Amino acid sequence: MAAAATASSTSLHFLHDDTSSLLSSRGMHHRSSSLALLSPRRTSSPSPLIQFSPKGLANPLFVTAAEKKKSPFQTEAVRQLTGFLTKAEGFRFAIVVARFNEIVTRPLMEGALDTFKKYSVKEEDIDVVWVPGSFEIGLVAEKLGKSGKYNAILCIGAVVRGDTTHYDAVANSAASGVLSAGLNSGVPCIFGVLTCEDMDQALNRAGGKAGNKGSEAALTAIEMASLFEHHLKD
Ligand code: INI
Repeated sequence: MAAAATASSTSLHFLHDDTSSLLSSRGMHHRSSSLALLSPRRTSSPSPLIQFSPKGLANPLFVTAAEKKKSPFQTEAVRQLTGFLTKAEGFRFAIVVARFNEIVTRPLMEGALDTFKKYSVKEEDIDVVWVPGSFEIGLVAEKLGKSGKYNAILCIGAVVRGDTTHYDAVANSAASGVLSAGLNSGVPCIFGVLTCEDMDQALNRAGGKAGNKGSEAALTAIEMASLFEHHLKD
């Protein structure tokens, strides 16, 4: 397995603004400092979670006292394990990307690479593997996962509905293929395969109006790699 990402009980959590809103839109409000969980000995007071919001925007990691009070579920003794979206230097990733609909999949891949770069993943720690279509992704992802070389496998494809039922077959196979790859290899395999009604919708999600789903998938890959590295190691 690749080298561990750096994490310590004094880690500085830095989130880019775009990441903050992304987390927020996913409902990923880190309500407890998971830093304390890194240590097998649990302390009564969690380590401070240092905040940095360059533009003073609402940071999803920041929970006000009023907000805390609102929840009837204040269960401080419950261990809550989470991956970190801090710098992911040292993690190794593979991106399996389908050549079919390359006009969509290439910008998705570039979005993913850009996000990995922002989070300090080194270029030499990323391998990109091209496959003919989304149908082929699962098999390759599983093989890469089982190689033991990667912390997570990011799967990228674009299935666009046509006139035939082929769409459903490819979309379902891609989804179950990626799922199986993760389950069979024990390595997080992230589903970055777009399933769209038409090409417009696909392009919008590949860096257009609806953002770049490849970038989002890369964040998921980092979080899952971190979760496994820090909390779910055999
Ligand atoms: N592959 C895709 O990635 N997207 C599609 O939209 C698509 N459609 O619609 O046909 C597609 N087909 C190819 C498929 O993934 C396999 O490569 C092919 O069936 C050979 O196994």
